[in-house]
Amino acid sequence: MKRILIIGSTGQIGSELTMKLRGIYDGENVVAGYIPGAEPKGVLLESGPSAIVDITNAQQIADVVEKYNIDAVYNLAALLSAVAESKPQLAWKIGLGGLFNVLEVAREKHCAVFTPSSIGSFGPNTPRDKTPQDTIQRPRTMYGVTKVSGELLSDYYYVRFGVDTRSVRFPGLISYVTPPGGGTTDYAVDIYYSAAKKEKFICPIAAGTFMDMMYMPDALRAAIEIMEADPAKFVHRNSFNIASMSFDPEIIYNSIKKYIPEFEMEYQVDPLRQSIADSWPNSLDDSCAREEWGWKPEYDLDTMTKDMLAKLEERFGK
Ligand code: AKB
Repeated sequence: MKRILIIGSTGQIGSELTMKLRGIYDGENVVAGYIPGAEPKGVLLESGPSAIVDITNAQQIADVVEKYNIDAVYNLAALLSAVAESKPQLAWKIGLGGLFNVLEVAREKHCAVFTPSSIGSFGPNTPRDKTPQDTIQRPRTMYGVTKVSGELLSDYYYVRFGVDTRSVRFPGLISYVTPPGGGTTDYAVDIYYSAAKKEKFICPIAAGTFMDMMYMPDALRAAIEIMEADPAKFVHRNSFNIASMSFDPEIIYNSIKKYIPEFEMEYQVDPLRQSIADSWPNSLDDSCAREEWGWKPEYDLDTMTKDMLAKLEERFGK
């Protein structure tokens, strides 16, 4: 990888991944793709080139890939699970139509492609605990349908056309930089913001609902390491289970209370998000990622809580 295009560079993952890749490959080699209305600002704008890249516009992707001589695309455009349920047609257009455009450009211009999948690619009849790498994937959400279809389409482009497609199934991602929008796991970010602002947290997910989660630095490392990995040991490509921690709202609440004993939480369950969470696994088995490209998380719940609270308290004041 020498010249990289990030599609969705101003989103939750993109804003941090773009900066991390610029630190590795130099600013001018990493192009921040964005859509009008979500322009890069500050250091993201100043540290390298940016270009309008609407994933639903194949010609626009091709023009930017050509102009900057791109050899790897990080395709981060997607509607997250809860918002995708309110706009399923748009979710398909971006998730699958957009991916098709990216893969076609990659086929013609010989680019590698990273497209994240998700724990949302599993469904209610998937084994729930230590979900295996290869198992039943019959999701009941549009988000999940686009993720499974995207895994299949990416594998197809590898087998049929030799496009170097790679992917991981991200858990809920937790970060203090750019908030997520419209996901089912967002509560695990929002809870830290409430704690740091000394506000009571209203939890939309019921006690006892376990989901896999990950701290953003581990997720960014996973996205970069899989793209740099020697594919000789790959048995899988699209997409690898990765995992670092699994918890329910009570566990994360108690982890925060260790540092902020007066922190309060109340439940007001959101039926849509709860039904999505109930259809997802409790925890994933990531042994294939560990064996095939050396995946290993660095953060656990406690080290993440400590870092999140320190960073957010710095921002909001203790
Ligand atoms: C969501 O909640 O929709 C995402 C995901 C787990 O893919 N964070």
